[in-house]
Amino acid sequence: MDIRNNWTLGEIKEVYDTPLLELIYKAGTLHRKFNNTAEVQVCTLLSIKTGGCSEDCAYCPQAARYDTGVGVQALMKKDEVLEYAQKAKNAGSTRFCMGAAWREVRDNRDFDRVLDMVKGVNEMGMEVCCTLGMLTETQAQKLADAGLYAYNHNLDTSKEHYKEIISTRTFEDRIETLDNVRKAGVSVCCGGIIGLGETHEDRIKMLHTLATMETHPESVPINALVPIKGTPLASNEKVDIWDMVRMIATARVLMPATMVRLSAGRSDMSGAEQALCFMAGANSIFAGDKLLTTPNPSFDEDNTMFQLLGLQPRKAFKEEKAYLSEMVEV
Ligand code: SAM
Ligand code: DTB
Ligand code: SF4
Repeated sequence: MDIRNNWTLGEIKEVYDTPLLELIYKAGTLHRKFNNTAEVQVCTLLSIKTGGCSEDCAYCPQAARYDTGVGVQALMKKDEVLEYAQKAKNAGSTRFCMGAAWREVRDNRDFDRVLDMVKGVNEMGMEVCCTLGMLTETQAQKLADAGLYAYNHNLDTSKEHYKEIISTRTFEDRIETLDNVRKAGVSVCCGGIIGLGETHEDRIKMLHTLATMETHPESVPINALVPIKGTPLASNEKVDIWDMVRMIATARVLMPATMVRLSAGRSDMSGAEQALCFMAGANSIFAGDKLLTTPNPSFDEDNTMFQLLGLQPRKAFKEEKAYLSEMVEV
């Protein structure tokens, strides 16, 4: 089967509604065909600028308008960031993702400092990713020139449900930034959250937007809502593990060659539940005992799980590329 970007909503619904074990089998088979199933990409997240965000994303602990107990922290220093990246690299991580609680990037000194951090992490041999909010085409190009490998910018939910969750920007704004990232030649990381009060239809629609992009995002994070006290979604029901598995498996079937990342929510999952997600096609995780502000399993816990399941951290894509071009030269 080829990689398709002409999926219809009806076809996606059919995949999503497949009896669960059958769906896991289907997704697992495609995963085996397109990827090395023994490898899981390990990405480490660091919040380089925390809290005080002007946006009203109903799930977010970092929105200034909700009383969540997350304090405001100014942009971190480059040396501290590089030290953290080195630790992550030593622990087997090949991608380092820096997050900032910004609505958008502004052309100021803080952006210049981020560009410098991108350069530094890139020179350490890791794939660098950032998630900094909305970007113009020029800003995306500047990040690319500094060595940025990927940019994370999530759709979060369907176009229809978006306005129930965020009022301070639109779904179209997200798409525009994603286009700017693509134009700059940076790898696209774009996914969503389940557990926001969306319907199955909304999930299908969000997957439809992702799977019909001209080029599929190279990585698709699937987050389970981490309910945060003080946010409007604080008392949302816990995401059912079977919903998470179904979402991951559907993403895998629609975008067989993409990295599907089992993202927020792992702290509340058992090893067996995570194993099901890997069987359903997940092949990437966020590592480190903190996501941006909420807990995540430690490097040690993940290491134990990897050993038990016979998984190994995958090499950086950029290392692989260098290796392949060496082979061609010989
Ligand atoms: N401010 C930038 C933005 O909004 O694009 C970057 C950081 S933002 C925190 C990155 C992503 O984290 C969001 O798009 C959302 O998908 C995810 N996220 C934030 N809070 C979450 C929560 N409580 N549970 C699950 N995912 C969450
Ligand atoms: C993504 O899809 N999930 C990560 C990353 N991209 C930036 C963030 C999850 C944040 C969970 C809430 C927190 O720790 O603040
Ligand atoms: Fe700000 Fe990003 Fe949180 Fe929205 S998700 S409040 S933009 S940090």
